[in-house]
Amino acid sequence: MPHFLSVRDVPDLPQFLAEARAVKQTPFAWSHLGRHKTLGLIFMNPSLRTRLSTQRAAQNLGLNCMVLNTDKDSWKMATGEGVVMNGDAAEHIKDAVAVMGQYCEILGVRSFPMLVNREEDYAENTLHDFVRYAGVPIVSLESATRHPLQSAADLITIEQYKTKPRPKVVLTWAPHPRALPQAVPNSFAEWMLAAGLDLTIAHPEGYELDTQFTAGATLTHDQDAAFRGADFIYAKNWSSYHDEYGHILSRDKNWMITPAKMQLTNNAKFMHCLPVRRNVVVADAVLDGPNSIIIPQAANRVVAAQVVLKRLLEQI
Ligand code: AN0
Ligand code: CP
Repeated sequence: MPHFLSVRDVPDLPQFLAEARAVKQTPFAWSHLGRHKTLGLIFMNPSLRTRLSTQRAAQNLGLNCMVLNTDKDSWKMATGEGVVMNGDAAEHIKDAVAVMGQYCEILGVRSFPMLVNREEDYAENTLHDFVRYAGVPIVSLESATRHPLQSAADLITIEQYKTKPRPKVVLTWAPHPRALPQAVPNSFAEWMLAAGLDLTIAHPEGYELDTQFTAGATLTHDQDAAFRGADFIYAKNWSSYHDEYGHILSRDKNWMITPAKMQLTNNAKFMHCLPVRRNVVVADAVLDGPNSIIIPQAANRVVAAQVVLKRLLEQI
């Protein structure tokens, strides 16, 4: 059963990027592939881009699409084996997912971490319950530890804008008032390194990510040093992974991305996955400046989703 859960599900990145270029040029060339087939998008957490871009990608492939926001619109689900369901959950995830699999040829699921217990989050129980019980291919729409559709779009965007074969890409932590998952930075690092790009990760002390994602990157606590010579700046907040899992350890405003910081770079393009808090994570002048590529980056979410869905449809 093919799934799309991480970069491991794309062993041929150069071919994936070639398909992305083809999809971009002729988006409707595969509109027969999804005929009489249905994609189900299950959101346990909010979304704008993932929801709309994946729906649009499905439409381009002639694939029907159904969306369910389980946090608002359906029954609360119990998880785990042998639970006595006398609380507020009306059904078990194994029954709900098996039913969804009857209605769809492909299922996507968004399941954020709780940021309370690291072992539980990194076990990816919800994602694995979908893989185990659906009986159809599963697409991660951002799980507890990864956001592969975002990272795929990020790689497509860097390939589109790079002016040298191996650009210097910098992932930098930036401040945020709420504790956010590590999924976007984990996944971004994993994809950049799999693609063989030169990746530097800058963050305050204590924000080290799991080395299973970052091994091979240059790690630093010096944001200015990281920015020197950078061709791409990718900003993202995340909460702590190692000590005090899921907590905010720093609110240092000096880590916000400003025009002065961008001046240190090699005229770098600026990227962010969005949603972004203006003048907290990044200054307006950077987001609205000539080197910001946040909107084409978001546009590439359709391309990434379409390549993934196209590949799954070709295999089922
Ligand atoms: C989420 C996160 O940081 O994982 C989703 C980003 C695509 N962001 C927020 O919750 C603000
Ligand atoms: N970047 C991203 O996944 O955005 P949404 O949370 O709006 O889907």
